[in-house]
Amino acid sequence: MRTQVAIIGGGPAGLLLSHMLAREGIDSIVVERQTRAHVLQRIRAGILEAGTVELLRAVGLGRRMDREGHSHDGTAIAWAGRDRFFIDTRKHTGKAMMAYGQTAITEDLYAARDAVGGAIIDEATSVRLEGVTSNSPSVNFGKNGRTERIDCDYVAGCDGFHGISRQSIPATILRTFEKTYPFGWLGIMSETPPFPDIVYGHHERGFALASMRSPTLSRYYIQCDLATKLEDWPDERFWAELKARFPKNIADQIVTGPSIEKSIAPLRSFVTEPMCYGRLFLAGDAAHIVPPTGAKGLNLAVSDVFYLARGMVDAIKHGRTGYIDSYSDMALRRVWGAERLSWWLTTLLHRFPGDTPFDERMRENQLDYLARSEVAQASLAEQYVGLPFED
Ligand code: RFL
Ligand code: PHB
Repeated sequence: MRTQVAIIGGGPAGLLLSHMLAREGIDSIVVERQTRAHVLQRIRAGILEAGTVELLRAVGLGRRMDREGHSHDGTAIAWAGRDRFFIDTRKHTGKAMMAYGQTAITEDLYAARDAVGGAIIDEATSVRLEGVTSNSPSVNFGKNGRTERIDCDYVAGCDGFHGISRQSIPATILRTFEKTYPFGWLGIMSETPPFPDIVYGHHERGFALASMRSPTLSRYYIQCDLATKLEDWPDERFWAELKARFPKNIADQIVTGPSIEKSIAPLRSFVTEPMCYGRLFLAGDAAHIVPPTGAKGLNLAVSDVFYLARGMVDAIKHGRTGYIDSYSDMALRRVWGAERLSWWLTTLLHRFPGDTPFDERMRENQLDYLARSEVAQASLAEQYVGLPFED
């Protein structure tokens, strides 16, 4: 097979890139390890930055999002015994956020690719890259017991944190920066009306988050130990713990019901530099991971793809390589900003094992400052709603 851009990974980053390239007349093939059903049933992100929303609209993916997504003006923060305060992104930045699930975005992307006959190969095994430092790289993989090969001009590594693309960059070139946290998030989805605001909660029992997918679908998370087992958390225990971590006026308004999904995600900060090697370009979770506090992961995947699509279009159609040559530097500036915000919010809102009373006082003082200071709120609002893409 031959294509202009071989894309490894059919998650949001890979699918969006193939969609944006196709709109510019550039041909790509997406190679995905899992079945489509598996990709579509993963429940992950839910909150979109203003720039992500604008970009999805600009590339023709806004219709269902605008119909079914929940536009909101910011997010609330609550902590033990105090009333919640609101980080008003609309007031401070003029921009709104959108609650619209990654699962729905992925469905929309598959529908858009199918509508124009986009090539997506699923259940590909043993995916391997060759010749990425030459002008004619190739992607090799197994499919239905046969070995297949795609020759291409560029390879996009959009295969998530556990993918092979990043591992194809020699250790002598790749630098990685990592921080792990001694806890995870236990999350549930329930067919119950959500709490009206997205609320991040800090409590001595640990972090809690109330979020939403639609007027009838709620998403909640609580901080948990890394050793936590799902079977130890029947719904009743989850609801009791969630409510115990929010102030009473919020807890009393949370509508409980049976969960339809329950999962645990460990928290990690991780960055790869550079985000390219020869004609291989990494985008999304393949290059970086943020802890979910701050909701930046999917948004970073989208901004990477914005920069990468622009660079590839300019190089392939017009022979101009300025943007593709600066892809890694430009993308990394935004990545590090989101890394810092996610790390800071994680540190501010969670309890760490071994925290001293001094640590807790520092946290309370920061929350107190944030609750009182318009300037501090404006700074958080600017980052939460998403910094602009660079020209
Ligand atoms: P994905 O979604 O992991 O997709 C990568 C795809 O590559 C495939 N793959 C391979 N394909 C071929 N060959 C191989 N060797 C392969 N290895 C892997 C995989 O099967 C998969 O289909 O990465 P992508 O596209 O970069 O998208 C990133 C986002 O998924 C991720 O950043 C977000 O989900 C993070 N995240 C959130 N981000 C937000 O912006 N807002 C949020 O509210 C938010 N909440 C979250 C989150 C992530 C969470 N978890 C479970 C990690 C909440 C949670 C709980
Ligand atoms: C979600 O709705 O899944 C969500 C919301 C906010 C976050 C992370 C996840 O910070």
